[in-house]
Amino acid sequence: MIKDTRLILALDVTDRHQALKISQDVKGYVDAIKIGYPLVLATGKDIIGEIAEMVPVIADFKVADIPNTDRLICEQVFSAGANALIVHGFTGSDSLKTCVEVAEVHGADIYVVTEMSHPGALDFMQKVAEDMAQLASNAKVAGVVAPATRPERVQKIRSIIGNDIAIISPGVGVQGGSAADAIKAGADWVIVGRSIYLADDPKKAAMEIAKEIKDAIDQ
Ligand code: O7E
Repeated sequence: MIKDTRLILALDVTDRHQALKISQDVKGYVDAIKIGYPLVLATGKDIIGEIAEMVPVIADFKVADIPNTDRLICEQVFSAGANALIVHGFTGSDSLKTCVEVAEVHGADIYVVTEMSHPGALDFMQKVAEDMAQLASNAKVAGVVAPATRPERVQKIRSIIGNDIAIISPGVGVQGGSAADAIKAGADWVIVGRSIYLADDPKKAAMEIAKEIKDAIDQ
């Protein structure tokens, strides 16, 4: 993923026309568009390739299965045109290794979830997040997902993975996180959904967040 605006749109809409319109509008202001179950289940997997023709696509299926099933899922996702795929880390090293191998064949990237941004992530995930970050780092994935709602955790996860792999960070806006704080804590990209796609003018909203990120970097 080319690091320019450092903003990723989470396009959790369920209408094909709206999805394509917003993708076209934000092109140039986001480095990638993350799409997942809401849009793909509503419209079909061809939407992955249609959006990827405009902006790189990160497929967010949070893959979490045995290696063979993971392989089958990865092949479908990359054949559909996704540039990257998000997987869970808790299934362990063999499942993750399989995803990385399939991604390599397709010239695509894998991102691994460590600790999620919602309050429920404290119930189970936070306890093993640092181990999952280490696992992801060992597997040489493109990056990990860490919570913008807890910048101190972004910082902690950065200290574990070093600078060789990236952090993409959701939870900005509606969930209460700040794009500037996440970037300052060590995130390479922030992921923003509702604050952009529910805005009256999604392009303007994306531009404003991209500016906030740039100002935080320039400080
Ligand atoms: O709250 P929003 O509307 O800005 O959307 C955030 C998006 O990031 C949404 O698609 C949600 O599913 C996703 N997300 C989180 O909000 N928290 C997480 O911890 C992880 C994700 C996610 O996308 O995981 C993979 C990056």
